[in-house]
Amino acid sequence: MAFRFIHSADIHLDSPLRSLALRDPALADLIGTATRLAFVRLIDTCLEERVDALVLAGDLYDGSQTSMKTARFLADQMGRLHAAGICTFVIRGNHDALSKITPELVLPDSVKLYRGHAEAVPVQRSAVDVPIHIHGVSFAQPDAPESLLGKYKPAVAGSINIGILHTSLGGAAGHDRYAPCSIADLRATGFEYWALGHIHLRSVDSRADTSTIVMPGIPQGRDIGEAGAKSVTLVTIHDDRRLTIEERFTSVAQFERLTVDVTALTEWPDLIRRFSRTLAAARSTVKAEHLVARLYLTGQTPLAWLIRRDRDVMRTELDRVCETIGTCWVESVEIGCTMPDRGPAAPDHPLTELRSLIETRIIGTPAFGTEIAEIAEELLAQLPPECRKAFGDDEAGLDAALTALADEGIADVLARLHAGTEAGRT
Ligand SMILES: [Mn+2]
Repeated sequence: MAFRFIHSADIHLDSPLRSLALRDPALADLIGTATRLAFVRLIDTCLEERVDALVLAGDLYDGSQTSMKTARFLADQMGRLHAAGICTFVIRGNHDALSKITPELVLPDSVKLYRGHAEAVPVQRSAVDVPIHIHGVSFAQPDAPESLLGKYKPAVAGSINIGILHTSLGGAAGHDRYAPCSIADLRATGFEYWALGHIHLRSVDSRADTSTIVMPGIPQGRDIGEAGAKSVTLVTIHDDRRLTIEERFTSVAQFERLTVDVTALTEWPDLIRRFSRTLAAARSTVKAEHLVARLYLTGQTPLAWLIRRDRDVMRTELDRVCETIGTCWVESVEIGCTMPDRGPAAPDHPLTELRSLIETRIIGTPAFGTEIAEIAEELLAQLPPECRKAFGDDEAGLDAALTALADEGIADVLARLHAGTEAGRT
């Protein structure tokens, strides 16, 4: 009989909110519970597909703040699989290593949690079926600077070998280096399938006559940095030892960046209609239950000043548009649109002169640099720990973020001054 299993990783259950933009309590609530809802969906998928096993390649939890409630939830969900006769194979990831309660948690008998020594666990199958072994090892420390592949047992001859490994592979932006190894290293093991975890973006390396290597990605995005449809991987090992993979979508809320070209719009109601059309179109293509969009406004419009000055009014209008569409949210709006290249942009316009004064006499001076750095430091100290990377990961990132904020500030001040001289919205 064919052997079918769902492969997932990086569940990050009850991950704290990572975006400052989720100030809307209802949206914050949705994103706050989304990792759990997506995990329930993953379990539902296992049951609907009547798979033989679930394979989880690390980072079930989000770290040291994991509560007993989170662990209990996980055990309950695995209990649903246990009741259906579905086995679960789990290794721990770098985030799980930080959790203090996982070792104490009692899991159903059908859950195989690999410990610090490598094991090759045979899957219970009838004598006529192709034998299958599932290999795994959990590393106890949150840091693993060296490859863990050397710890694994060799491929069991005559068997289909599946390896579960938490690894940063050759390295990925935004992900800690953890148990690095290369695709070639993985292939050299002769295993038929490598069930990886750690990198939150899905990638598949599949060629004939060599290992199929899958990084399934996170099953539920947690902020705009994890945009797009998220899924788990359904693997089938056929009787002739052929292996096929399919994707099953799990996101409850899907983050998407939407560019809104506002070129040539001259009236405020036209702008709102443009928002409405863009969001409705995205809503109809996104399959997840909720769409969480970040809008990026681009193009040239005489409304650019108003958009900057009245962004609070625009937000209220956007919330109304979202309510009308339903299951649609705007988490933030980035304003990249500008005034047409005439009128106030003319060289002799007082605001053009003011902009050049701000740029030459203020921005870029050491005194301004010191002051803005002090403000940023004070603000960062007041933020919860998970938001402290809001201004980048290092000094260069901080400088770039502050420069961008200063540019935004100039545009905002000039917009208010300009709009103050106009008749206002029509
Ligand atoms: Mn990880």
